[in-house]
Amino acid sequence: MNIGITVYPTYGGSGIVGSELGAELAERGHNVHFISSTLPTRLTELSERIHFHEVEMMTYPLFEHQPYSLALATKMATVARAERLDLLHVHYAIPHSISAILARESIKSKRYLPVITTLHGTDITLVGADRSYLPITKYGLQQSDGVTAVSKFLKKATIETFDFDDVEVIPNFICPNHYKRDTTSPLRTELADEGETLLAHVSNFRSVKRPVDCVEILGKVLEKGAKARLVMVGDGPQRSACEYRAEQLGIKQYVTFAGKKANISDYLAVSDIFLLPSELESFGLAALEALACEVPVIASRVGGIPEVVTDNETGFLSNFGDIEKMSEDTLKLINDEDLREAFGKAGRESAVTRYSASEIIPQYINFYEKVLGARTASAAERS
Ligand code: GMT
Repeated sequence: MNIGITVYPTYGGSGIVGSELGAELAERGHNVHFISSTLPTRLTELSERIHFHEVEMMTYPLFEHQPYSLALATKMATVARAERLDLLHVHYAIPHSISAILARESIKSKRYLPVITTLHGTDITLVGADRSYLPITKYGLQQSDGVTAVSKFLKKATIETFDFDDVEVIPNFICPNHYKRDTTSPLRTELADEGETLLAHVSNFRSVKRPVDCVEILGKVLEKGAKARLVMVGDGPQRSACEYRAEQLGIKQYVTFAGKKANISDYLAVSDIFLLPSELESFGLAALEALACEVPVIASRVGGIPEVVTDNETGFLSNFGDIEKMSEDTLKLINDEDLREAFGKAGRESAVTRYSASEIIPQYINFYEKVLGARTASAAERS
């Protein structure tokens, strides 16, 4: 198949999933055309089967804001015709599904371009549910030829908010070879001393991730005498609040702010406990990546997280904001190496058996075939 993929290319789970999906599809012999404003972060290699088409945006003094959605629609239509795309798969509904529908409309006299939308989270739960975007998001769902969501939770939220239920759940995935525990890496000695437990957090530091809670948790376990450090990977609006809180608590020297990193798996491979105290998380891709590296997860019991992390088996779940319980659970894992190891092994097992690329990519391919088959059948009926 010739598949067009659009993602937000910046730091974020939906961009990672879309980019890695493209790479996996190319490995299985499909031609993948990424259409986005810059090269997606995790797309490290272009090849004979992986192409990149940059959305160019003209600036003009009249435009207070550049009309990205229109430039994207134009590029999608051009690429669809030039590369004879079989379908366009967009990640994150706003505005990608609307741009794709516009592209489909603009070339429909020449060829029909099926549009598949994958919902990732705040495109439904926050941004999409806001009155200013709700009607257009609903239209995008109704007009897509196929819609997938990354968790059962997100499908339920889509039904509740948009009264739209034609959604296939296809969870996020990992490549088991890429995520592996490796405490012998020199990065481990850079981040923690011998005998210290290394806590890790990875996010885009938006307030929904509650990254400051990670600093609070570290503060509490240090107060109880634990030997621990925290590495915070990523960047975003809450980073300075985290730095400030670490300074206020007098624990700045125990926290490493690594900034944005392409090699997230290297950091997870050397960590002992992963912290994800988010207020909302439709899936929690970073938690899955941690589990795949045998790292137990301390997380909030919100959204799709309980589908990924099993309480008391691969990690511990708490109500969001319950820093006391999260700190106690972290301490339990710090003080009991056997428990940590058992949770780690169970986490890897669960990640590999339920979420390997080899399990999930065929689900996407089957879905593409189903959508294309339905389209061919309805065209035959009309003729
Ligand atoms: O919805 C977002 O906040 C953005 C999106 C992203 O691009 O990072 O994150 C969502 O998609 C990820 C990949 O499917 C999920 O792992 C995250 O849980 C989800 N974020 C939220 O629901 C807050």
